[in-house]
Amino acid sequence: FKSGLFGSKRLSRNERKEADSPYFKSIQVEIEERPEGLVSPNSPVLSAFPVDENLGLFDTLDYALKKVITVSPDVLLPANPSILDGVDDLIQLSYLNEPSVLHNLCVRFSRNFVYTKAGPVLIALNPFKEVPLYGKDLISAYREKQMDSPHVYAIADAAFTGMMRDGINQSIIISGESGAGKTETAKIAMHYLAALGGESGMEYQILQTNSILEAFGNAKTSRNDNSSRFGKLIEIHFSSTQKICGAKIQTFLLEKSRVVQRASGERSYHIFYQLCAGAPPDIKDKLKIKEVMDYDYLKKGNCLRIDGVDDAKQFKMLMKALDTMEMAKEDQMKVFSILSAVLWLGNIKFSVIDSENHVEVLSNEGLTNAAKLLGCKIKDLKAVLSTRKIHAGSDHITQKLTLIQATDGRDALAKAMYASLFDWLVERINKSLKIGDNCRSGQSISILDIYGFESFHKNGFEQFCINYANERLQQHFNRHLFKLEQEEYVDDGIDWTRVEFVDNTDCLNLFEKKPLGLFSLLDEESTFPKATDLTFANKITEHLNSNPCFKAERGGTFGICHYAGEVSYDASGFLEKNRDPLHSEYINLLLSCQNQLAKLFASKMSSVSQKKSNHRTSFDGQKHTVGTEFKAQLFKLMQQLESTTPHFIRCIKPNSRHRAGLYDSELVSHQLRCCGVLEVVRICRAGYPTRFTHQQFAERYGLLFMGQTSSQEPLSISVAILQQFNIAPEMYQVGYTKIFFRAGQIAVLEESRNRVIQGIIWAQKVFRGMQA
Ligand code: AOV
Ligand code: MG
Repeated sequence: FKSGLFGSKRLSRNERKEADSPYFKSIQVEIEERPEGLVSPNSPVLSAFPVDENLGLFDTLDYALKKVITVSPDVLLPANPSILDGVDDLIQLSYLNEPSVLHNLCVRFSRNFVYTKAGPVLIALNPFKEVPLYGKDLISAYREKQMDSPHVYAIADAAFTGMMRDGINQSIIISGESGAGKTETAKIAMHYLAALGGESGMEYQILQTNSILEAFGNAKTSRNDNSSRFGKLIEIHFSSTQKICGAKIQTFLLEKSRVVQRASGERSYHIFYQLCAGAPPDIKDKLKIKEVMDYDYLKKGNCLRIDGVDDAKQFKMLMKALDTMEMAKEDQMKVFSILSAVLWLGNIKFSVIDSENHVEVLSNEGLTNAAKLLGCKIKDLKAVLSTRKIHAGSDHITQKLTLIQATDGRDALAKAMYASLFDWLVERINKSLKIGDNCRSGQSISILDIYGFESFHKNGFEQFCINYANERLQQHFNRHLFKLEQEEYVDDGIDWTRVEFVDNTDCLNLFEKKPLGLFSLLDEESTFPKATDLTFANKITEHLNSNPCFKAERGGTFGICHYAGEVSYDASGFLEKNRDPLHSEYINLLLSCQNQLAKLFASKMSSVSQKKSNHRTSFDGQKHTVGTEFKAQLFKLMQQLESTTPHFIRCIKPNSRHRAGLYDSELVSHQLRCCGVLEVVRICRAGYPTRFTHQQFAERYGLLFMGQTSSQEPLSISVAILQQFNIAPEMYQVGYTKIFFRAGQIAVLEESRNRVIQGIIWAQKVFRGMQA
């Protein structure tokens, strides 16, 4: 067992002596070598007993074994005095080691303080229960600065204040594993901003978008009952009077395969179950909606209900949300008719008619209802689902499809319709939240909530994309908190010992490099008609084996070492999902339908598919595959975020059982390590958060200076001021262009400056009085 980021520490003679004091009884231990690999590194020491004058042995409780074990002091790390138990900001800990951080978070968690600062980063532990931390009164308290303990509200407030003060757009970037609480946190931040900038009623609409997008884009997975299966950036715009004046939602790659298949114990998108359970009888009748168990697509995964969730009630809330978005009842019916059509498509069955597995469509309820809802002839739907026209010279030959081809085609149609519906809804919502003329100030706060890092028993193309997105986000985090900060110190020539952090550039290169990266190789393989998922797996093994983040495995699987842990991917389905084909005959069928939404979707699909088939590589050299488009979308997102001032929230899952009050140290420490929380704290403590250029500093504080300087250069004046105020040398550093201060130092100077200015104002008044 390799101990945490800090390694384990050998105690000095003095520290050992200290070990005899009662104070040491609350020490945290870290075991370097676990006997039989079973010792928890995070348990408090229960008692200490001397062996000789320098050495003591320590009893500690092993949580895993639930028994007391004795360890030597070599493996111990010093604990913080109990007066520091549960501090607000990890920066305040005297001893900054992993067990102490874990202990501190645990103490706070047990007191229902789920938020803690790690320097500039907010750590949010998922309470898995209602906690009394939200609501109008608390929002006002944060707004009026009566409260300043760590909170999402405080982060949202900092973003708002920053936007107003600096005129720079802000972003709140929320990350964490699946089920860690990102979506809930995003909503809490939105509530705060809505309360702050609400006036027009638009803030209420903005909040209601959550219900709609969650119904259509969230589903139960084995990690989270309400798991986001898409990424989302919402940009909230403010007018010059600080009121919300519009919003724009951008979404990223919806997991559409879920509509037709999923792992056991998981559900399809919430909306299907809500519709079946909650639609009023007249709608059910008109749109041929039956019970959940009547649909093949919903029966897959063997999970129809979520404990504690009333789908019918959720449907009522959804209808209300759609009303709030001013979506006409007529349009709502159109949406439901597409959903119903998708479900009935799944019930269409084929019968094999010859030895080559060719099929015919069975005439059943699925077929008639799907045709009816789409508004096409049964015969046309049948033909499209079971045959394909092939051009041979000037002749058309009709070829029968095999069972696999026909089923894949039907599923592709269902997926495409659902994904189009989702995009259409987002567009429709954006129309309602239209950024108005009063938004001319162009100021905005964006909130990013994507699908969290996932590692299941079996991981496919979906996890591949989701985890790649999380790598990108991690890079953004690293850039801002480690790279940029430290580069500034080094560039300005100040004395600085680099804080090391886990850089994930290697992993990103593995995905992105051209021509030998995962996405490029996947695209290349996707263009070969004869290629299979296995040839793809072999190809990447051949080319990428030297990348330290790649792990070759056998049998069409491969491993990737992500920042958050190693994941083994099963390549099956990769090529098909990356190509995401939808034959033009399906599109033509939809174009001929009476259902207006189906028609609209088809016209959009047809322009995309033309791009795909006419020139697999378009003019900009961009391949139109799912992987490459997702990559491009994320690049654009990162660019967008780069132009904002970021505020980071790290959501942490305290246990994998979704249980309230359960704190699994091992799991928490893994997440803290992955996201580099300890390093952030170390940088902040060792770093110099306040900085001025020499010029700025001389201008601002020059009036405090009373002596003579050898030159009028800003630097000489600045240095003279620092000396005059006896600022301790370890509290600042003078760089080539800037002066850097440790946290809190500038307060002394500001106070003096204020006094001097007050004095000047007073003197002026007296002077004027004398003149009068
Ligand atoms: P996620 O967004 O991070 O997962 P969610 O925000 O959906 O996770 O949170 C999962 C569940 O945890 C919620 O449904 C709540 O039951 C509970 N929860 C989270 N935050 C809070 C809170 N502040 N107070 C009370 N309960 C909370 V994923 O979208 O799966 O990556 O893909
Ligand atoms: Mg989520």
